Parts: sequence; structure tokens; C-alpha cells
Amino acid sequence: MLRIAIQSKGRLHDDTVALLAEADIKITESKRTLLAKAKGYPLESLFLRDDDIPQTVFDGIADLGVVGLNELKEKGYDVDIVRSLGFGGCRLSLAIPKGEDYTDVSWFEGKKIATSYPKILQQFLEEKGIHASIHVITGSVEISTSIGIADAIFDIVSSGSTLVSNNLKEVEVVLHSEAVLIGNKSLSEEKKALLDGLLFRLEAVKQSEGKKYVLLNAPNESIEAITKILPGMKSPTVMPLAEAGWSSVHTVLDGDRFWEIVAQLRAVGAQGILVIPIEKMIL
Ligand code: PRT
Ligand code: ZN
Repeated sequence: MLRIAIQSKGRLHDDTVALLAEADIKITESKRTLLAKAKGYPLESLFLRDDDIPQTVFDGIADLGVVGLNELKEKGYDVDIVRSLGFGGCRLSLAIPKGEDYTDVSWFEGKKIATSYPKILQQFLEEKGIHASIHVITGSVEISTSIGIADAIFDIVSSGSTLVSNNLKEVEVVLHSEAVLIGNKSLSEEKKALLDGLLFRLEAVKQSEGKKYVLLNAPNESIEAITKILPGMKSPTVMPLAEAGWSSVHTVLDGDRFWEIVAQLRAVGAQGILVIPIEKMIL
């Protein structure tokens, strides 16, 4: 049985539970108990505050955890980063009042910076040879400059609208972050095998992301032109239709170029185009 630490509420909770569900691992959330056994895989979830997840995995109380890279780096525990998960994207940035002139990082020399991420900030300042004082606060960092607590802030930025509404501008991006799956460094062989199985499922879910299965009919003389247009994984499947001189073509298309490719297919004679979502793809 693998134990995975998941944020009990907050920004990463829903995406984590949804990702596992896509891999057919269902976490029963009805009571939001601390520990819940999953359906569909030998896995149990431990619901925690994200701040506690790195240490819990480091200590081996949980084998795995899902946490923002920012949180992991700040806590500094030595765990494996098993893989990035593709959600919870944000950056840790330095921001200063909008009206200030900014040329480079030397602006911060002798300044006071408010943050909830003192360790990452300290490391950055040391690398740059800047001496600044760090004022640690745990919430509402963005109001620090307007109430006079600090000259600048170091905080998470996503869309940037929080900065704008507090009259701040982002001047240095220090860390790009997203949710990562972390693992204890000394998992038993049995747990490693379970982790491999879990990763295999996550990979299958990821491979299918944004992809569509497309079926179409075309006169045989169009098949060559259609095959040239299709950027499929391998050559498309072509099957004869009951009607003489016609074939059915099956292939996988990427979501981002989908409409462009469909237009090209129609132009060379494809008809009856059917598009089906793909749940999982195992290469
Ligand atoms: O209760 P618990 O301790 O578990 O949760 P928390 O309140 O400490 O964390 P939570 O749920 O807010 O965030 C969890 C993780 O989500 C963070 O550690 C990041 O890895 C990631 N994440 C992604 C974010 C954001 N995007 C984000 N936008 N975390 C916080 N924010 C904040 C940001 O600080 C800003 O104040 O959201 C605000 C809005 O951002 P803008 O730029 O979109 O306006
Ligand atoms: Zn937290």
C-alpha cells in the first residue's frame, strides 16, 4: 500500500484528486478524513496542509506527496522529485511599487523585502551579492509596501492581477513552479513497484491530453493526400468501406492543430468526420 500526502484544501487539492481519478484511482472525499483509502489502486491518501507535505514525505510518514515546487524548495527537505504534474503553475517573483525606477537587482541593496519564502529569497540575494533585510509574514504579503512594512515583496505570482491591484510591478522572476509529485528516498521494493504502476497510469493520462481520435470517410483516390496531411503517431489506419471505392481513415490528432488539419482534410475530400475524445494513450 502506497500512502500519498495531498493538500487537504486549497489550490492543489482538486487537480490532484482529478488527476488520480483520470488514472482510475478514486479518492473518497465524503468525510474528508485525514486518511482515506483509494479505490482502484493500493493507495491511501493523507490530507494535509501543503506546508507539512515535504516533511511528511521526508520522514516516511507518507511515501509520496503532491506539493508546489515553491513549497518544497522553501522547506528544503531531501526528497525525490518524481515528476512534474502540469498544474498549479506559478512563479516566485520580486515586485516593487509601480512608480519606482528599476534597472537591475541592485535596486534591492539595503531594502526591506516582505515574504513567506525567506529561504528561497535569501539564497537568491546571496547569489546576486545583494544585502537586503527579509521580513517574514505568512499572509497578505502583497499589502506590505502600501502599509509601510517593506519596500518590496517576494511572493507567488500567477496572473499578476494581485500585483496590479496593489500598485506593484514584477521585476525579477526567481523560481518557476508547478505541482510536483515527490517521493521518499528509501521506498521499499514493493512500494517502488507500486509507484512505477502509478507513473505508468499518469503517463497514459498525460499522453492522451489534448488528443482526439478522428475517423473519416474518403474516396480511395484521396487517401494518399489525406495520409500526407495527417501528422499521426504512426501511419493512419485505412479500412475499406462497404461502398466500393471508399475507405475509412482512423488517426489521432493533437488538439491545438485540430481545426487547421480538419479544414485541410475536407479540402482533399474527407467526409463524415467523427471526433472522439481519448481517455488514455499507452505508447
Ligand atoms: O492551507 P494550505 O497551507 O494547504 O494552503 P496555502 O494557502 O498555503 O496554499 P494555496 O492553496 O494558496 O496554494 C498552494 C500552491 O498553489 C502554492 O504553493 C503554489 O505552488 C500554487 N499556486 C499556483 C499558487 C498560485 N498559483 C497563486 N496564484 N499559490 C498562491 N497563489 C496566490 C498568490 O500568492 C497571489 O496572492 O494567489 C494570489 C493571486 O495570484 P495572481 O497573480 O493570479 O493574482
Ligand atoms: Zn500552506
